[in-house]
Amino acid sequence: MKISKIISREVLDSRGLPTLKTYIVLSDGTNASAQVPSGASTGIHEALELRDKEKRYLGKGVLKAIKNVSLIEKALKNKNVFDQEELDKTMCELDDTENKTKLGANAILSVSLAAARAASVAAKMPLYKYLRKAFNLKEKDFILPCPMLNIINGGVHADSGLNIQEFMIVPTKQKTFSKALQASSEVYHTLKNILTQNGLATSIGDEGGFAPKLKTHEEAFKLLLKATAAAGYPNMSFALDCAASEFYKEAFYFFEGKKLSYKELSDIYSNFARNFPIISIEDPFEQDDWQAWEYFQKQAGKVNIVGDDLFATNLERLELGIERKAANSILIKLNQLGTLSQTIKVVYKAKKAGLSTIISHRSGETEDSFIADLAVAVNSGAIKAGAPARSERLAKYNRLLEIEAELGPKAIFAKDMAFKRK
Ligand code: 2PG
Ligand code: MG
Repeated sequence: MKISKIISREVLDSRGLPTLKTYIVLSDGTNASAQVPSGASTGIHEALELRDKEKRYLGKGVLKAIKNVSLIEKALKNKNVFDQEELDKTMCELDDTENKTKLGANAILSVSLAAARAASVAAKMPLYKYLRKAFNLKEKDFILPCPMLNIINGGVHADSGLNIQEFMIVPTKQKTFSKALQASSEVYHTLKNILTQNGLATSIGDEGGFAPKLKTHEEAFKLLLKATAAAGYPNMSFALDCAASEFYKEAFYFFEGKKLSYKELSDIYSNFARNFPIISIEDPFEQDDWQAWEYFQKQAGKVNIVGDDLFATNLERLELGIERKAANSILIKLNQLGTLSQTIKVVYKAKKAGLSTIISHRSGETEDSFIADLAVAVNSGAIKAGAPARSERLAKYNRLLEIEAELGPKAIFAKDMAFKRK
């Protein structure tokens, strides 16, 4: 089936900032679209998100990227939409830079995702099944990922005063994905009541989690403990995204008003993990502070240590991380890299090396639910998509509910699959 048309438009994301919505029309008239997300705590090793840097939308317009989609259209017109790898390769060659600085990773990704979606529609297959076919994935079971729901927001996503960016609940003990989501929603609403009772704000951050003004991180954990217990889920696990590059400066970490070495910060994290049911810690250190990562990986024992800014979904950085034993898990973000084919390669490189994989949203999101299908296609075991609130977050969880219903008894819930450490 051939590509006959590619059109891209500027739409607004969950922060009200411009992003691309790209439509692909096929020779049989099939029409499908995809939208790309955008980060706030972006790592320095990510592929380039092309912004106009002009007056409109405070420099954040994406009209240049949209113009580049017309260049891509010329290169992809009449190509077979079922050959995703060829489409992605053609775009990478057209760009011909390491970090997609010529066309913009946002322009390229919007086409890459729209092509896969159009192909799945033309093939009359649900997207998660089509992706397995398109990339010849050998997965047999259909594993519904364990959600990681960020219900207290800090760092650059909120003005709560907390250094740690995300306090997540992880419902590993439930039998099904839908039960896990229900438990998470109940905890979220119970937390809201607890915040109100304690005179704390229930305003929310970028990912739908609450952003109460708290003095210490310990207070946040205690609130989570209270909420999980009061909601009737006392054995729910927690996960953190420290996004530590945001509080790192010249070899030190500025945490809770103190200037700390990586060893001192490691001790604080280890303490947190001893006192609270934390099973996963993302970006505990700065993205190039390799010695800190190596040190903590040795100390932290059973905790899942996730590289987000560290790896930036980049194959070379992942290879280096595997060699240096810097982390045992990788966060996968499509827009850190820019094409679906390259992202799938990174996922399988990580899996082969024994790292767990977490498919992730960005803090600036849209109603596009592509990552839900991707998580099931590759059996990632975990997905991070924000709080169980706000439609751009729920679009992913609701799509997983739909997939679960469609699969019926074939749907297996991942539980703690992604977090198990020997
Ligand atoms: C992260 C993400 C998503 P951002 O750091 O993991 O939660 O945030 O998209 O702002 O980089
Ligand atoms: Mg992160």
